[in-house]
Amino acid sequence: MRIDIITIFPEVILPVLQAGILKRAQARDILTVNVHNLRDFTTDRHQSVDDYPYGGGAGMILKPEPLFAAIRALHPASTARVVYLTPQGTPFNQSFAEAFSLESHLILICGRYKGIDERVRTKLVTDEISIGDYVLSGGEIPALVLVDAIGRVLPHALGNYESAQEDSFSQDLLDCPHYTRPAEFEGMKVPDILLSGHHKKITDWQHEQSLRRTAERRPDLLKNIELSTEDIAYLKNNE
Ligand code: JDQ
Repeated sequence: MRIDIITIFPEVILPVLQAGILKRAQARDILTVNVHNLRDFTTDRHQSVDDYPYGGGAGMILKPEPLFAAIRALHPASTARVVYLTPQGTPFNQSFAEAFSLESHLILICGRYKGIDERVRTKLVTDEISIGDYVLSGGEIPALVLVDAIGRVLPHALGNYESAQEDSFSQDLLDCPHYTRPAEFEGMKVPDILLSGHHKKITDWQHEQSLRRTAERRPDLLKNIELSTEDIAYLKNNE
């Protein structure tokens, strides 16, 4: 998969790509991420990327010419998904990450200031995505959120096929509590069941913990899944 990122702050993006799963996915050629400086697509003497808004008001707007030049240079045949990160976009979630991971080419546009000229959006942008209901200072952090979430679901990117599978099964429930050694720390004991070696009892306990946490913290998520008779009985007992 190829991801091109267009930004006026490449230095914000680059270090995040050089660690962990994203570094490994690139080393294995599962993922190629190219970061492009929007200023390299300007043609004027001052390399201007922004200008004042028509109609007035505070804040600058990213000019259309460099964005059109960059996007057209990166996919002459117009075959890529062109994603603009914006608070006005569709809320990003795990299903989006999985759907985007099936694409062969994404172009991510990072805005700054008050955003981009509307003509870029209407003519070239194919998808508008928000990473949440808060206002950031630009699209770089949202772009990195997408690259990270997409990168880790690419086949063989984790190096551990099982853990990707496990994550995808538990997608609609919150995770259960986890413990590692020591079995007792400052008087706090790991639940006996996890030390029992009884695999079926352990997975049942983990599932119940996930159900309980989801019911307590994110009851909205329970509407998306089919609960078994056992699940319903467990939740009733915990009310
Ligand atoms: C840009 C801004 C005031 C935009 C400029 C470009 N989920 C999410 N939160 N924030 C963004 C995305 C985001 C993305 C791109 C951006 C914010 N800004 C700042 C400030 C009005 C509009």
